[in-house]
This record gives sequence, structure tokens and C-alpha cells, in this order.
Amino acid sequence: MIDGQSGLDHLGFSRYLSQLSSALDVHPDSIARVIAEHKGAYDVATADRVCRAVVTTKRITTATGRDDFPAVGDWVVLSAEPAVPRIIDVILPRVSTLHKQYGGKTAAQLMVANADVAFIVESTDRDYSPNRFERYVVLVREGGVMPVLVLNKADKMTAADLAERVNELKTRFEGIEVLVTSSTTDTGLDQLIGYLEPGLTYCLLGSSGVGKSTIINKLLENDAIRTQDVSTKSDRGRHTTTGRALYTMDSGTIIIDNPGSREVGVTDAQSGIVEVFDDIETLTTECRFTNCAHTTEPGCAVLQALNDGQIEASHYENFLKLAKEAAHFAATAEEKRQKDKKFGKMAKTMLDEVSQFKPR
Ligand SMILES: Nc1nc2c(ncn2[C@@H]2O[C@H](COP(=O)(O)OP(=O)(O)OP(=O)(O)O)[C@@H](O)[C@H]2O)c(=O)[nH]1
Ligand SMILES: [Mg+2]
Ligand SMILES: [Zn+2]
Repeated sequence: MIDGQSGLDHLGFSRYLSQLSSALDVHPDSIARVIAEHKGAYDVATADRVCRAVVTTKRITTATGRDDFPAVGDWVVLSAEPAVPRIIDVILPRVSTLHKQYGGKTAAQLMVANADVAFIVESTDRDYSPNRFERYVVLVREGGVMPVLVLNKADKMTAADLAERVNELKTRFEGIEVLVTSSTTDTGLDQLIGYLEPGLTYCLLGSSGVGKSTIINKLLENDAIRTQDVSTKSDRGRHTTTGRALYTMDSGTIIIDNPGSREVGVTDAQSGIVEVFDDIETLTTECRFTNCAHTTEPGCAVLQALNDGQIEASHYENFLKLAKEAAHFAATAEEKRQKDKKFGKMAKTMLDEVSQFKPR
């Protein structure tokens, strides 16, 4: 059985145990956490070392999907066989998961396991998209992970524009923390660091080039991760991070870096291909009405593109499907706001009524 002396705490083991619904009957010496994924192999960290590990052929032949294989963040049991690569015998129960997309349940790819908090990073430049934030928020919550929005590269925008965006995000994503950061000027990094708790696992998600790895390098203070200068043409880094990896901070916080994703969208269940809608999103900015639903409205740039054959009908339908889910999310937030407003009114009326009986 496991007590507090497992030696795995720098990897977040106590936190993991506290989230499990039943006790683990495994000797801690055989437990490791997956910290990186390679083609056909994993790096796993035990209490005192990092080593290569592989899964059994039995696992490969009996697997029914990606979830049957280890992912970064997983807790696993290694076989007693000391030879390297070690053998991963068991994947311990996951308390949270992050899949690449939602909707097409069959092919949803597992990215990360056992993360507590996901920092969803966008940059202030043209990457900025509240809709994308929303897709990530849905995805993150579906996996049982807490979302936090991070608006990075604050140095590239005026304070006024920045405040406007933060305001927009706070209104749209009630109850979700919004952090503003810049790795160039160190703006907001203290706030971000203040947010981190020892023993918890955080992961960074977001498009390529928004500055995820740079933030982690700042947190680790040792440039552990290679990043790349922004390509001048597109103003974006080119997919610098190619694999996910888990890092441990001296403070005891665990951080997972992800390769930039252009992958958040619904899945075409048949092909397993992930669809993104950046093209349609760009078009929506040209619709006549800002609240255009892109179904019947005059002056709709999306319908226009559909008619022109510029976008595929199936692509358009998937976009509507996703928009519906997003609208549902927005509606829930709006309902809550209305409720709060109603309650505020009611409270005020009550106060007024009570004040009538105030002793003179
Ligand atoms: N101006 C500015 N540039 C930044 C900031 N943070 C990162 N960058 C630059 O943006 C580029 C991309 O940064 P990365 O950290 O590699 O981005 P990433 O999100 O890890 O990208 P992928 O690994 O491809 O997913 C680099 O050239 C960084 O120097 C920032 O706060 N301000
Ligand atoms: Mg990176
Ligand atoms: Zn439209």
C-alpha cells in the first residue's frame, strides 16, 4: 500500500492519489509517470530516475483505441523486469483526460492524462479568437480539467486594446480566469506563477507560435525547451514543439507542454480527420450582421462562399454543428448572467422594502 513516503511527490503523486475514488494496491517502487512520448516508446519518471519504457505486444494487439495506450501525464505500473526499456504493465486509472477534439467520440485522440488545469493560450496578434477559446474550453471541461485563459504577447498590443479584449473574454467566459502575459516584458508572469500550486499538473494548449514553450521556459528558468523565432512572413512560430513533455518545477508544480495545435474542432467520425474552421471564421468577420447565424441572413459571407463553391457543403454543416455547441455554452453563461441580474434586482427590491421599516 502507499503512504505519503512514495518519493513520487515531485511528480504530483499525492494529488493524484487524493483524486482517486479507491485505494491503489500497488507498490510505489513500480509506479512511474509518463513524461514524454516518442514513436513507439515513452520516457517515464520513477521516484529517482527517468528511463525509456515500452508497452507490451499484448497491449498493442488487444488495443481498441488510442485510450488504451499511455499518454503524457499517465501514471503507470512498470514490470519488475529491470532491463531497459522498462515494460509498462498497467495504466493506472485516469482522473482527467484531454482529447484532441470532441464530437466524434470514436476517433478522439488522447493528448494528456491527469492534468488539473489547462492554460489555453492565445496571442494578441491575429491568433486571437474568442471562438477558438470557446472550443478549447468545451474540450478541456469535457475531460474534467479546469480551463484558464491566457492572452499572451501583451507587449504587441496597446493597453486600451488589451483591456477591451480582456473585458470581452471575461464577459463571455464567466467564472473563468483570464490572465494576460508577455514573455518579452515579463508582464503577468508573476500572476501566472502565483496561480501555480505545488503538486498540481498544469498543461498549456493553443495554436503554434502563441508562446507556450517560451512561458514554460520562463517558469523553469533554464530554457529547457527549444523555441523558434517568429517567421517574419506569417508572424507565427513554425511548429517548434514536436512532442508533448512534462516538466517539474523546483516549487513542485508540474507543467506539460504541447505542440501547437491546429486541431481543435469536430471530428469527421468516418475518416478520423480533425476539421478546423479557421477559413469560415475569417469569413464570418465579413458578414453584414455581427450576430449572423450564417443560415439565412442576407449579406452572409459564409453563405456566399458556400454558393460560390469556395467552401464544401459538409464543411459548412460541420461548422454549424460546432457553432450550435458553442451557442449552447454561450447560452448557459447568458442564463447565469440573467439570473444574477434578476437576483440583484430582487435583492435591491428587498433592501428597499426593508429600508421602509428603518427606525427614524
Ligand atoms: N512579442 C512576443 N513574442 C513572444 C512572446 N512569447 C513568445 N514569443 C515568441 O513567439 C515565438 C513562438 O514561441 P513558442 O514559445 O515557440 O510558441 P509555442 O506556442 O510553443 O509554439 P509551438 O511549439 O509551435 O506550439 C518565439 O519566437 C517567441 O520568442 C511574447 O510574450 N511576446
Ligand atoms: Mg512550443
Ligand atoms: Zn454569416
